[in-house]
Amino acid sequence: TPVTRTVHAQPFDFRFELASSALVIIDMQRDFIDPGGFGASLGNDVSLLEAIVPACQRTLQAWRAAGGLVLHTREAHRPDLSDCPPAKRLRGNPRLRIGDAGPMGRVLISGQPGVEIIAALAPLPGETVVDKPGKGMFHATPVQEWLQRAGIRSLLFMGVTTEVCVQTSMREANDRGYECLVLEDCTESYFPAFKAQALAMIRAQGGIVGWTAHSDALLAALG
Ligand code: TIU
Repeated sequence: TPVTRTVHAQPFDFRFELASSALVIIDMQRDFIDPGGFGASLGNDVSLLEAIVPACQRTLQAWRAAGGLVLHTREAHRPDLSDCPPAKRLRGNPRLRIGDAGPMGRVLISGQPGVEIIAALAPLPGETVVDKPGKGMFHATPVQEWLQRAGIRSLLFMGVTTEVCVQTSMREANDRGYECLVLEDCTESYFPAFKAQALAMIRAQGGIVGWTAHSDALLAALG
């Protein structure tokens, strides 16, 4: 019989079974975390994001050791930009837009160095990596079919940035019926106030979009 795990979370306990859960790691790619990438091109101080890497690494290791499924996403467009709406491209910094050549290759283009997941969280062979052209992980991706085929009902989120790609993916997942938990110390924003508010709005109103918890609580639940 499957073991039900209980994470002490907000606004109340989050229960899941390992066999029907996936750890979703959103966009922990060089473009957002290293200097010279897309995040920096938007005018952000990217050094803020690096602080979560040890907590993400510890959580990923514990999840893998427990035998849980892992899904990595990357924000990335096709080289011909056919999946990049002009409105998205035009909103960047005029000196370095999506598709332009930067210090880590063409900005936010699949296969370029900037799109690589940082070494500390590198996917293992057999783990799924999805390139997504939107902020949310369902738009124009095979993620929904992948989750259905794997029999997934619960999603545990880490990654960046909290109020952009993590929150959008979580809201989309919540609408599709998945039970969603975000790990508070494994997500970060370029704007600390936005992170705090995004977490607060996710768990408000009785968990309107899902749950939040510290990774210590997940590790305790994994035993
Ligand atoms: N700019 C920003 O905060 N985030 C993004 O553009 N993408 C993700 O969050 N991955």
